[in-house]
Amino acid sequence: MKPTQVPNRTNYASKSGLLLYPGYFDLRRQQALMATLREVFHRAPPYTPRMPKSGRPMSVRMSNCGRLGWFSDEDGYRYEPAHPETGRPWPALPDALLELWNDVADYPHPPEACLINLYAASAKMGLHQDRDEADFTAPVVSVSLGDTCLFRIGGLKRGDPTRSFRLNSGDVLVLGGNARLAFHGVDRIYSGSSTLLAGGGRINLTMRRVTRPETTPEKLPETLQ
Ligand SMILES: O=C(O)CCC(=O)C(=O)O
Repeated sequence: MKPTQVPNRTNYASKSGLLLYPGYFDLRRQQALMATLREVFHRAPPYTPRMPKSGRPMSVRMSNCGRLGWFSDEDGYRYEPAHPETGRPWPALPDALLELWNDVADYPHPPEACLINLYAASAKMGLHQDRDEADFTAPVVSVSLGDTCLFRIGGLKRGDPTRSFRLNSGDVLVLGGNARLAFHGVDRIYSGSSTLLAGGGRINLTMRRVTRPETTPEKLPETLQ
């Protein structure tokens, strides 16, 4: 599938690295993904993360799959190998998500984490950068399921101009290149816009490479041998 370059009205260069694949997952594949996620939730139940320092609860509930999971509490943002409440390792990354990464990430190493955000009708996510990972040459690959949201993205500084567009169920968004460290967030959920989730709401999956991959050392120039 060919991506759509999101129309560019901010301070990015035109090759922003922000790619939208509208309807990447059709309804049947969205339903299959939801069946897989129900198994993930059975083993790694969604929990309410807390803000660093203040410990204030976030409005979005979270879970993870993959070798590492993103986590936040009074001690800050970080990746953890186990669920904070059960102490069990996160469930493996489903094949459908690994296949998606191979298709769109343009990065030669597998993702290590998939953060699962669960949005009720009133939930939001404030503008932030994803920067708890070691290798920013790896993109963040995001899947939207369920109710449509209003997604907002700006530049590399918090105060940069922003633009907003809707993400619908089945859409895939890739934040790579210049957009990898762009501030972004979710301003609202359009409640009732999808029937995919039995109780309504939205689920977002974001796959990330967390650690820097081992690289084969390059051959030294002859003068240094
Ligand atoms: O829900 C979304 O579309 C965005 C999620 C997000 O920004 C994040 O997990 O860092």
